[in-house]
Parts: sequence; C-alpha cells; structure tokens
Amino acid sequence: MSSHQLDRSIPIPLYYQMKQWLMSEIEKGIYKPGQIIPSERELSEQFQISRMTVRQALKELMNEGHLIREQGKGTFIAEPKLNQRLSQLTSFSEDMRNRGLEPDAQVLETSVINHAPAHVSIALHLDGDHTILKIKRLRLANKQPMAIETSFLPLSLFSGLEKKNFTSESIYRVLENEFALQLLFAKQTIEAGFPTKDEEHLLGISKGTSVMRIERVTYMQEGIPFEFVSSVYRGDRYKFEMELHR
Ligand code: 16G
Repeated sequence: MSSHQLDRSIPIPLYYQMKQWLMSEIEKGIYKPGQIIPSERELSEQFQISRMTVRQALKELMNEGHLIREQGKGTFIAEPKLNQRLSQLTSFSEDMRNRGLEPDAQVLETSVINHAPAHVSIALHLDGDHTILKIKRLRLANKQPMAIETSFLPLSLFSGLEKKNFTSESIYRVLENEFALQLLFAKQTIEAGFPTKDEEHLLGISKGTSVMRIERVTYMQEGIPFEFVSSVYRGDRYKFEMELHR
C-alpha cells in the first residue's frame, strides 16, 4: 500500500478522496484482482478518518463492482469487468470463449407457448397463433453467473428445436449448423435497472448492485426476425464498448 494523505483543505469529501486513491491503486496494479485490502480499522487509522467514512468509500466501490466482500474473510479486489464491444453480432458462447472463459448455462425454463406476449409477437412480426419456444437460462462463465436470458423463437422456423438441450449447446451454433440459419443483424436496447429479488439471488449479487436490461431482436436471411431475447446482465461484471464515427 502506498502512503497517501487526504487533503482536508479542498471541498472534495474525504470518503470520495479515499475512493479515488483506492481506484488509482487498482489501476496502477498495486492491488491485483483477488488480493485482500486492509480492514476498515486499518484504513481509518491510515487516513485518520472515521470508519463510517471508510465504509462509505468501500460500499460505493463494491456497488460499482471494483471490490467484493466475503463474509468473515475480508474485502478483495474484484476481477476487472468484461468489456463487450457492441459492434459485432456474437453469441454469449462466442463472447466467453474469445476471452478464454468457459460458457455454460443452467436452463431455468423451457416451454412451448401458443400465445406469445404482445411485444414478442410484434417484434417477431407474428400475427395470429404461433407456437413459440421460450427458453430461460442463467448464463455462466467459468461457473460464475453473468446474465439471465429469456429467448423466444418461433417453432414455425425451427421445428424440433424444443427437443434440444441448451445447457452446454449454443443456440446460435445449433441454428446455424442444423437449420442453415444465417445471422444477419440485430437491434438491441440497453437500460440500467435494479434487480428483482429473484434476479439478485440467481446472479449471486448483493443488494444495491445495478443490472443492465437488454432486449435484442435478431434477424436472419431475408431480414426475417427469428429471436426476441430479454436479458439481465450484471452491472458489476460488464461494461459495453461502442465505437462512434462521424
Ligand atoms: C447473446 C445474445 C442473445 C443470444 C445468445 C445466444 C446479447 C445481449 N444477447 O447472449 O440474444 O440469444 O447470445 O447465445 O448479447 P448462445 O448461442 O451461446 O446460446
């Protein structure tokens, strides 16, 4: 730990200065992922500030995903967030493998439904009655929960898809290899939000951690929409990168 003094003569709150100091220690690599940081008591002595002030700085760093607290063990530096570029149409499995992580899924629900919710039918350009496959999965990377994805796929396009097991199979891979699907493009929206109790539990995140809600409609050859997916991504493990041109 490098020595550092907080500046009491400037109008920047002490907790915020301490937070900035810890962030810069992480960025400089002085603290590495998995490493334990000093206790609240040690930090309050080092900086001559109250434990309440230390707690506020650590709480914000935890909510932002830079620190992880393990009950009875201490507070540790978190793994850096996964930076996902939004310019390419990729699957979860591809994204994880490209990072050297093993993708996996826990199937939470597979059902064949005759009446899709209105927003799904509209997104998939379906009128009248259509049989839709709904698959809800908890997506994991190296066994760690990352996102919850609920996909809707019309069975009129992919007859028999309901018999597949998507625990270790990639949906995109099966559609490309077994249904000659060509992925064309996708339209996606991203919103910040708070998790429900269920989502908090499934994702293994602590109260107050934000999530990103993503909706994607993906199109195949001839511009036909073939999937509507609604996902909840961990805000503490993900950041999205876009390239903007002018
Ligand atoms: C991605 C897609 C999702 C797609 C899934 C297929 C986002 C926000 N979502 O997670 O729409 O269904 O990949 O993954 O990127 P799979 O081929 O590994 O099953």
